[in-house]
Amino acid sequence: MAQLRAFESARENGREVPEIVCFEKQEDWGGQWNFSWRTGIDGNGEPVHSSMYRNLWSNGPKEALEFAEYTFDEHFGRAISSYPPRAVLWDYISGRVEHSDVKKYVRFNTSVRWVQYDEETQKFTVTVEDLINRTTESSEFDHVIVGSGHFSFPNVPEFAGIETYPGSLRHAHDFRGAESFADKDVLLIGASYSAEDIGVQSYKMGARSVTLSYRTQAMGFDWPEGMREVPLVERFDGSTVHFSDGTSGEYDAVVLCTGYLHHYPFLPSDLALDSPNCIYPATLYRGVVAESNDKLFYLGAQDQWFTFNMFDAQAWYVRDVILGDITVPNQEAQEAHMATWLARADAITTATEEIQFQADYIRDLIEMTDYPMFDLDEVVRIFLEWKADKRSNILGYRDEVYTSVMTGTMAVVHHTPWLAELDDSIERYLSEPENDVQAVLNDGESVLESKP
Ligand code: NA7
Repeated sequence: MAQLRAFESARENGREVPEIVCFEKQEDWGGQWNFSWRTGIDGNGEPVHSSMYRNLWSNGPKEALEFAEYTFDEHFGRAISSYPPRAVLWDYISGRVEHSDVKKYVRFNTSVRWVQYDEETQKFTVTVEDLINRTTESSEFDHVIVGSGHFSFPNVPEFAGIETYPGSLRHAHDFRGAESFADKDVLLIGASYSAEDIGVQSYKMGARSVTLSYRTQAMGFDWPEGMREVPLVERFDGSTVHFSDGTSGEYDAVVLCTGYLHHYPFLPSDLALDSPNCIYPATLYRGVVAESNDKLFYLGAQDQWFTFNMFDAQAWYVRDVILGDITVPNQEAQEAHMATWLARADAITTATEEIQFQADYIRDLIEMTDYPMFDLDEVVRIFLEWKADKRSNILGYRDEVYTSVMTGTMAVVHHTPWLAELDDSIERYLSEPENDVQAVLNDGESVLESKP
């Protein structure tokens, strides 16, 4: 979506842009934010892409991901809170591209089956399958941009005895909501964002206990009563799980929050990015150009602090490479450039350094294009405030508010604290329940009725 918007922006500025086709496996856009109730295989028989769950709210402030050229104020027409639920974020990202009229470039329900590069013609042959009509076709392209993300293919480790576990067992990719965890003892394996967020969501939905098992380091938040961290799972024995410190527990449900793998089944191995989830994949010049082929690009292949605005910075850069405004240097110069950034990435020891690194990376890209520069240092400061807010209250940090670096607008405190809000719909979010009155019907039933 960022790439489509980037080209459209050039077109609006009078540039001639190349013919663009965007293949999308799902029936709508939004990628990760396009929620589906399905797990495993989707309605077209393809692996379900999104790892989104029903009640997810942003776990970082919206002020850190805001587009520089389409603000939350512009989209919603008023200030909103800093941690919107997924439907609100989806509305924002899809609203921007709806306004740009770029949907016509997208072929939905179309899965890319294979991409082949021909050294002689210097073109890619892209073979796709129309999942509705079940027809395959191939066409040639000068450039290919991979925007399929890397949080869709789950990393699913094996644990001794796990096959004997009789309870509910899934990877976070297949987690759709914690309602069924009410009054249950829940074990989450992993110590990163998925474990943290599914953990607090389980608590919110009334889990009896939430146990988080870490491999390397505990997250160390000031967990509420009923939540605790334990070291790594050693083995399963029926519903009993033994941990490496010799303790054990009985669990009704287990979620493997063990991350994701880069996986590009439509690319041959010489073109497919092979990287761990990290801040600077080693084979991408400027974080986007494939070292093996400078006509192939990846968007969002990094682990992410900044998200939407980083994708924009990347898309604007890729656009200008394709339009010929930016020249990708020869292999040697690319390698020298990547080596400098990689050395800095390798020396990172703290999250703060990693956030600063990503801010500098984005600045480097924006300086080369006409994407509006924004106060990246202030966004770094917002991230640090966010981290401190989480440290002081892991259940309440989503009630905090920050100021937009794009518009100067201070977010408003949401009408209902995150922990108490059980309706995650956009209608409820944008309503103004502070004006509601409690009306009691004659039969004693209680309803909420809006004041005129
Ligand atoms: P992440 O952030 O990649 O984290 C994966 C977690 O899973 C991390 O704590 C890993 O432990 C843990 N892990 C991985 N393999 C194992 C095994 N075999 N046993 C135990 N624990 C394991 O993925 P998330 O899904 O949390 O977040 C996805 C992205 O969302 C994230 O990158 C952000 O961009 C937002 P480790 O710490 O490596 O020992």
